[in-house]
Amino acid sequence: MKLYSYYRSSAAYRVRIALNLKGLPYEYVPVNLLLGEQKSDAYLTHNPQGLVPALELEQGELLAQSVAILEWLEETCPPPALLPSDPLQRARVRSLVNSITCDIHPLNNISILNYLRAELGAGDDDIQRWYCQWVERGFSAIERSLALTMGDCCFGDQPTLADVCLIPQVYNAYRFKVPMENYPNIRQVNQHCNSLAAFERAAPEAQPDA
Ligand SMILES: N[C@@H](CCC(=O)N[C@@H](CS)C(=O)NCC(=O)O)C(=O)O
Repeated sequence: MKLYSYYRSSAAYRVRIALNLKGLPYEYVPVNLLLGEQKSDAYLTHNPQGLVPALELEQGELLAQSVAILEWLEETCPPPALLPSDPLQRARVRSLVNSITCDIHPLNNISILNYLRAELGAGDDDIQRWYCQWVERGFSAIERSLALTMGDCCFGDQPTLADVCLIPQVYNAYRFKVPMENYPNIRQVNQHCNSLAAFERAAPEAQPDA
């Protein structure tokens, strides 16, 4: 498989973690977001939205949208399972996944921040307030729910799709200097997951385009 990725893309980071957890080898194809390569005609044939990640399967089929890719990997690829077998627990893991991928990440994506700056006249302080606001709302809720479900990871001691999505979001929060003191549960899960080889190898700094 080929993963079209950018080292600092948290959506691509999710897929890198899942591929590593499942022990699936892949070719890393860097797409330089700063140079706008994601909007080139060549790349739009891989992902018409002009976003990373895109996953090219062995037979040449292309998949876009990180959560769809994660679900596909879960349905078709080898263990470890990244969703629990119990339907109620699966729904809870997906709920945490959605709180990150639907309610935090899209509001703080670089294209949104660029729009606020260029089209609506937001300055650096406005952008920082905007960014922190959505992370804090999301992380406060996740912090409370982890108190009921966490072990070493978000749900018990084994990584699930919740960890696969949370850890890149925490990376972004540190990068954008969001205060993290109020989230001890999140910090604990983050520290544990980052000690696992699959997460370490997926980290932005470990990518060839870093
Ligand atoms: N919902 C999408 C989000 C993908 C996304 O927003 N990717 C960002 C990087 S994290 C991107 O490619 N941005 C480039 C741009 O907006 O031009 C997914 O989960 O795959």
